[in-house]
Parts: sequence; C-alpha cells; structure tokens
Amino acid sequence: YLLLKAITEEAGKAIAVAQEITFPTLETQPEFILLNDQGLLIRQYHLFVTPEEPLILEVFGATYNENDVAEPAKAAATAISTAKTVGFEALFQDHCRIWDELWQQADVVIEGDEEAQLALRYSIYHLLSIAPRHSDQVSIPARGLSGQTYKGAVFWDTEMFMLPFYMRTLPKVARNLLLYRVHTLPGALEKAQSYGFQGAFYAWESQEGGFDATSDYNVTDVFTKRPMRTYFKDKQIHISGDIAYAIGEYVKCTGDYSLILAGGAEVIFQCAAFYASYSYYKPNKERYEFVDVIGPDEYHERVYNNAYTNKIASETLKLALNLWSELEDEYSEFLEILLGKTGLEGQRSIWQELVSKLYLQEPDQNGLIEQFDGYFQLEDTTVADVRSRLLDSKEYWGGAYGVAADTQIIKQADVILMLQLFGEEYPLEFLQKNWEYYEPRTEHGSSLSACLYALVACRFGNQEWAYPFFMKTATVDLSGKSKQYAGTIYIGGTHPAANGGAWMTAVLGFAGLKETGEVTATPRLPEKWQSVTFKTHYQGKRYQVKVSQEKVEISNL
Ligand code: IFM
Repeated sequence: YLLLKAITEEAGKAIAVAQEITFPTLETQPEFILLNDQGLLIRQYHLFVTPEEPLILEVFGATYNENDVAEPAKAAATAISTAKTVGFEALFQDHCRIWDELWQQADVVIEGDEEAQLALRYSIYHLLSIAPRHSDQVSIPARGLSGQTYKGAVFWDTEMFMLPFYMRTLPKVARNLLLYRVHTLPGALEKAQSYGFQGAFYAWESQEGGFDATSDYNVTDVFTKRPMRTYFKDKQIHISGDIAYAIGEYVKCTGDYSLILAGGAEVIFQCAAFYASYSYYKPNKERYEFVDVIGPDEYHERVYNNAYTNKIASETLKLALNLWSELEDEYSEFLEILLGKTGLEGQRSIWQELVSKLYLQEPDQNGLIEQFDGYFQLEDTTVADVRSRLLDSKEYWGGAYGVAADTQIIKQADVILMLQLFGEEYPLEFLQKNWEYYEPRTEHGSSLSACLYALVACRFGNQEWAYPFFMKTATVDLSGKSKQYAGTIYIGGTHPAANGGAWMTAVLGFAGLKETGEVTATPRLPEKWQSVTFKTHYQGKRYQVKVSQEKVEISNL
C-alpha cells in the first residue's frame, strides 16, 4: 500500500493517508510507477484491457490525524490491512448498512415532484456525509469538506442553518456540534477581551480553539489588487447570540438538559455578559442600543441598531435570565459554582435592566421594520441597477465603497431572518409586507438567503412564492449558480447551509412541522406536491410525519 505521512504547517499536527488498490480479477497484481507531478502523487499502471474481460479495481483508503489517534500512520496502515482481510464485499455491505440506517433517520419523501425530490435528497446526502458523528471537537465548515474556501472555518451557518436538521434527525450530532462551541469558549472569551469587552464574543470564522480565522482584510479589491479592510470579525456580534439561541433550541427540541450542565449554561451566560458590555445607554432616548455592528447583510458595515442583532441579543439575555432562575431552583449548587468560576455573580440585575430597556425596532407606519438606523434613507434602487454600476463582475458590492453600500440593496435575508425565527410575534400580513419590501432589494449574494424567503413565504401561506426560493436553495450545487468570487477571492465549493435551508423549507416550511409540547404539522405544500413524509425526533421520541395537501398523519415510532 501507499502511506503518506504529513505534518500540518501551522499547528504541526500529523496526518496520514494510506491507500491500497487491488485487482481481484487478475492473478498477479500489477506493479505501478509512482509519479510526483508538482506534489500530486500519481500511481500509474500499464495494463491490457479488453471489452470481454473488464478490469475491476478495489480501492481501500484510510485517513487519520493526530486529533483522533496518537499515531495516525500506524492507525492508517492497520486500517488498510484489516480492510484487506475483511474484503471489499463485506466492507461494501457494511457501508450500505450504515447509509441505510442514516437514510432511515433523515430521508424526506416528496410525492409529485421528482426534481424537488432529487435536489432535496442531494442536500440531505451532503448533510449526512459531513456530520461529525465521531467527535465533539470539530464542527462543520461553511463549505463542508469540499475544499479550503473560507480557510475551512466554522461560521454561524452551522447553528442557524444546519442544526435544525441534525437536532431532529441525528440529535447526537447536534450535541457534538454544540459541544464544539463549548470547547471553543476560551477563544471567544479571549476575543471579547482583546476588544476590551467582557464575556464571549465568538469567532466569526472559527478554527481550532475557537480562534478567529477572519482576516482584517477579507476581500481583495479587484482594481488595485490591494486587500480591503472589512469588519466581519470585529462587528458581526450577532454570532454570540446565534450560538446561545441554538443551544436553547436544541434543549427545547431534544429535552437534553445535560448539555446545559456540560458547558451550555456557561456559554449562554458568557454571551449575555458580552452583550451587556457591548451595549450603550442613550440617556436622551432612555434606552440601550448596539452601535457599530454588522448584521447578517454584510454589504452594510458598521451600522447602528441592526434589528436582527438587537433581537437576538435580547433573546440571549432572556435565555440567560430564565436559565439563571431554572438553575437556582433545580441546580443551585451548580449555579453557585458556575457563578463563582466565571465571576458573573453581579450580572443578573444588569441583564434585567438591559433587556427591559433594549431598543427593539417596531414596525413603522407602513408596517415595515427598518433593517438598521437610517436604512430607509439610503438610495432606493434595484438589484439590476446596482449590478449595472459594476465595472468588473467580481467587484465587491459591500464595504466602504461598494456599489451597494449606500443603497437599500442588501446581500442576504436580514429582517426576514428575524421574522422567520420570531415570526410568531407578528401578524401574518405584517410578515408579507416586509417580505414584499425586502425581497426585491435582496441580491441573494449569499447561499443563506433564499431559504429564509422561502420559509417566511410559507409562514404567511404563499407556498407558490416560496417554491422558487426552495429550488434555488436545494439546487445551489447542482445548478452551479452560486457566487464564485468575493473580490478576487474564490468562495466556491459545496453549500451545507443551503442544504440545511432546503431541508428546513421542506419540513418546517411546506410541511409546517412545529413542536410546542407535542408534534404538529400544518400543510402548506406547493401545488404539485401530493405529500411529504419524514421522521423527526422530539424530546427523546421519534415520530413519522406524513403531510398531504389536506391531511396530516403523525405516528409515534
Ligand atoms: O456565514 C456566511 C455569511 O452570512 C455570508 N457570507 C458567507 C458566510 C459563509 O457561508
């Protein structure tokens, strides 16, 4: 076999890859020549093949790294010799059994729409392939395992767009993903401290240890070829709230309170403490505000009072306060130790004061929520118009001088994300009004955008508006229509957040799955769908849900 041993450049970690190719139909195994083409190892065979005697190759491969085993090379070599002893056929059967089990948990069957079925299964396949089943020390990068885009780092994509799938299909994976945030809390504490804040400011692009991989210059200007200062790392403070919110959702859905005791409580408390130290009190307005932030729409940097950010911060504070009371009642000793260890004893009244006086945007006289202070005063134009101003197709739309920066054109769902998460609080016609305002002003330059428009359209009962956004999301990697460049930087690859978004739209949107003490569903199927069937976990139990145009069948498995 071939055994390749390598050491990663920065962290100096050992990785080993072993590979063996056998030819079961040949009596004598052929020799190969190993070529090294600029670092690419090529195994070259010279064989004679005829149509009558097809050549069968069996390829065995094993990859290990030092995070998982002490001696990766030894483990890879052992795996190859075990595999050869077990044999290809038995291994293949095992492989099929494992995949069958996964599909048993996660498949969603659509009747009446083959194209949607294929795209949705494609999305689910990716989510299953990249799930960290074996470890709670890693999470899922924004481009899955498809390449090195975004430095292989983990974004809010995982908690906000993928976790809803995992917590209902593979809850153990959801737990692993959240434990990654527990383990990386030290990085978040250090980041907050480096800016002079308290608590946990999670990495925008999280890498090992929770340290931020985002560079200060995340985009390269296409004209000058100079790096452009961007503030994603410094100002996208909603990341901490996204993580706290995800922990809350996981506990509600799975009933697994052990995560709270295994570090979840500390994460939520530290995120609340971060918001307390980031907020400003405006005496003339008698309210707290979050100034100088970036919301989900990254084209508008350093804005004041992004509606989504203020709301997710408020929800984090409420979560922390409820948790405080719960722990006081049920786990008082644990709470005491936690507060002692973190030095957060005095925070309760601070959070109470902040949550009661935090500015949350109310709808204006037209029923619209302003994305951030002054957004409605920006130039009101169209996406096509802004696109026509580009001098280069790869030009960056955001940042200080981008073509969209002084207009109302946004990169991705922002207010609409807030309405998807907290839509219950608003009347349906209000959701529709905001959708109709923001959608034409959204470039959908992020693969995270379309599914949110699909989900909110389902909420106000217009599944036909939702459908094209669902298909856009579900086919993002099949159509190849995703954005490939931010400035001169390549950002292509697979899009697991969109995969999660496709699943959410089918299950939470079209099938209207809801868990409020019990599992319910409200059909909002696109016209051509006869039914959609899936399995879901809720509070330790498993259910099969079949939703057709007029009927809902839910059975306990
Ligand atoms: O997390 C997203 C962000 O919201 C938009 N830019 C790409 C990131 C990774 O998918």
